Amino acid sequence: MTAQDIDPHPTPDLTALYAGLAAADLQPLWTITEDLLTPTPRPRAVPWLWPAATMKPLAREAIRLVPVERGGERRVLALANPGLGGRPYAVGTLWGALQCLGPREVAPAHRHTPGAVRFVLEGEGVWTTVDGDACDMGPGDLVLTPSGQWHDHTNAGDAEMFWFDGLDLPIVEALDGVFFEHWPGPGESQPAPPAHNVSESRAPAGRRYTPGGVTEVLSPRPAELLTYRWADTDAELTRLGLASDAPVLTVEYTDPGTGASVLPTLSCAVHRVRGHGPAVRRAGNAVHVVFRGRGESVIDGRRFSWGPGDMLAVPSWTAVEHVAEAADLFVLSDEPVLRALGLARREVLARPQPVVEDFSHTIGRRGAR
Ligand code: 1HN
Repeated sequence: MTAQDIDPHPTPDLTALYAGLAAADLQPLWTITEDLLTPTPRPRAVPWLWPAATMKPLAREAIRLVPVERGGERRVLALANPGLGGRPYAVGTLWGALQCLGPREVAPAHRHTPGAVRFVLEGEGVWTTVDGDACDMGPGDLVLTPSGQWHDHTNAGDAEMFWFDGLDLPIVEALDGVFFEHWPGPGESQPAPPAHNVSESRAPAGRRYTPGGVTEVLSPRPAELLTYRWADTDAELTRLGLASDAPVLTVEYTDPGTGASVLPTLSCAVHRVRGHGPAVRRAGNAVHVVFRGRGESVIDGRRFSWGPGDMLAVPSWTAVEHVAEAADLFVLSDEPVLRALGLARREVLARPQPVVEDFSHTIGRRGAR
């Protein structure tokens, strides 16, 4: 609505008022048409799926054609949600991507204020060095690079390596808090560390997983434990599964020193799906990455079918419902931020959702949209 719509026949004084406001870079609230206070969140990001069958051949071509040094020092394919107008974000507050390294490649060291997590999909013989500690990476492992810590990636093997990258970059960007530095040298990477996986033996003794999810607010200091092994995650889910008959089990990776989420901004969890899960919605965004198994999800009425390596955008307040016989999904979310600010909300819907749009056959083939 413009001032003209509200007052089709403005007095000269009123016309002068609106002109004065515009000239002073002021906007009267009564003329603002944008929905500022929506009854529930209206994320611009849409429910979406990026299939491994589409991403992996493109990643392999990128390994063949594009050196790792080019642009951002990383070979990363960013999930660009079609609702976000071309921005390279999976959902409004989260960066999600497929990162790949060819045999014997090294991604040089740098550090930045956005924090990152890596969840390994495929490959071996790779480590990420985080402030001098070489963290070995195998399938299903989670490796943290907390805000401000130097990190570089080394593939010492002969195979390609693929992992999911999750960053809080959109959050840090919204706060105008992005700082970035290249490694000053000597060399492109941090000096070869004398030992690997030091954080795992030096970490505090507290629990490393929390069934359901943590409730602690903000980790007050950077995580000391940098790597969570799939064998441990799997054992925790198996233990939980024996004690419950729920169709979806959840464990959240936990900072053993504080009992909080792994980063101040990012929560990492795994859903083990073994049936038809309830429809759940929460305030805040998430990305779900399929590690093992095949299944289907309905997100706000859109149905997607998925398999290993596929990645799903679950925007704020969309109802999400997973169905599988046996599948494990890695879940990245901005939950710690909402919890710290008193904004966390979660609702379990009484019924399964009606499927309004079926994407399960249109996405997943190369080029199909
Ligand atoms: C970054 O530093 C990495 O270190 C991956 O592997 C993805 C996306 C945006 C900005 C920095 C990495 C990134 C990134």
